[in-house]
Amino acid sequence: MRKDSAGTGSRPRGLRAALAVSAVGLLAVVGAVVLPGNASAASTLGASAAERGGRYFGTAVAANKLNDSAYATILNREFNQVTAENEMKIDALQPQQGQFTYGTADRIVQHARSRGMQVRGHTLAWHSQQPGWMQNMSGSTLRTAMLNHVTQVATHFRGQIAWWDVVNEAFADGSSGARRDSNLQRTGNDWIEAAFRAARQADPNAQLCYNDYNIDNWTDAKTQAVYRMVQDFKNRGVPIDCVGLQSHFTGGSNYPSNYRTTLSSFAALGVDVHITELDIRNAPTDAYRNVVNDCLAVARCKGITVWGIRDSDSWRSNESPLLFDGGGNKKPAYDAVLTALNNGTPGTGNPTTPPTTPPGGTGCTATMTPGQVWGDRYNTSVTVSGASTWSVVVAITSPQKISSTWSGNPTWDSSGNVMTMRSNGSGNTFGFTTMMNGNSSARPQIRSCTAG
Ligand code: 9MR
Repeated sequence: MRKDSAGTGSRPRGLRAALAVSAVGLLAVVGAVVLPGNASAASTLGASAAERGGRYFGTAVAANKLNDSAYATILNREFNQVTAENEMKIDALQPQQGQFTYGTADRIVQHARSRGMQVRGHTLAWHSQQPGWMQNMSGSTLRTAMLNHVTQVATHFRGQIAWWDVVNEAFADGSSGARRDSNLQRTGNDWIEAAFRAARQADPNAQLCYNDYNIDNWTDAKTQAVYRMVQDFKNRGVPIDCVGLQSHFTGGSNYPSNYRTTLSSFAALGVDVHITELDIRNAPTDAYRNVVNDCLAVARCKGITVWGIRDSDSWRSNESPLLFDGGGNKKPAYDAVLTALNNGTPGTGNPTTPPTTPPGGTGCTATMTPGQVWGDRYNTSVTVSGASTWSVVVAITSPQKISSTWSGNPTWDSSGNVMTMRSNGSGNTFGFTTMMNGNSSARPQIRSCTAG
């Protein structure tokens, strides 16, 4: 592996050394030198979230609105993650048994991925929105059909979905802490883990989530019950990577003051947490700000998805719970969210822990290895497996800046904090030096690895 001179020696590097590195790396260094304070304050939700440790800010999307130019303009400008609001549900993808209709879902996935947005798959197994033929099934016939659906759908989208909601809403409301009664539950208590195992087998690189609503308040019986299930799955090696908190603070359910405890408690089990369907009645600025700050405070909180773009797009439009009004104008809640993101200090977790499987991309896996650390900077190397030509997206936490790279061709987004490194024929390991610029704890995050 060849390294260029910058960043590999033991004495601190100055601007002079930076001149030896790529022009883009130079720009990054100069930017860090001449622009004081919060120089990189992002102007969109997705860009700002990406700067906070490679997080995402996403939205639910309805395919039939993609041709609405006002809608698509906001979507494409603000968000770097999407969830299909209805198009990847069971009734949409398998309306007749054995007949799969992927066209509309594919359109959403294509729209997102062609613009660099990550996709959440929602949802493989659920008691609701089952097609008629499935609603009428029970027992082993239903179990087999459910697992076949999981396998077929996860296989169809393999490599394109960053996170699957493998199972949605399987716990009962109220104080029982019990599973929700449903035709799926009546096939046996192990239906959830069976679905996770099938999903892992079909799409091994996707992150697999359990997703539910009313699991936001740490002391609620439902929250505790889901927590115990995830703990049990981790103890027994059932493949689960993440928990999605829908966080519909609509319809009478409020933001709880112990929300951050809930996020960090799930995270402490060794799973990522995602806020998957956020909307808040009347869009109060303080509650939206609190949700953002709580997510930023928990290193394993990977991002926030709002359940629609404009109030008029919301499933509860009468509550005006979203960040844009019906005319597509930014509401005060939008400003509160963007400011909280821009001001946020992301939780960093343990910086020496090598990052995990990248959540996005397809056809390869990138593994990050921490390198030498100096007082003002540190090195990182990334090894790609599964492909000989590839591109790997790496996100840096501002004010840190990558100052030099080796063994790859880097390009950068407008913030300078997201680098796409393409193979340049010099092998499957590339590296880079990151200037800490006052933040010594944050470490890079791999966002995706894409073959070809
Ligand atoms: O927003 C969705 C709405 O358009 C559908 O009619 C409804 C049908 O079940 O599902 C809504 O989305 C739900 C999501 O899939 C799961 N969590 C609750 C969401 C709001 O009901």
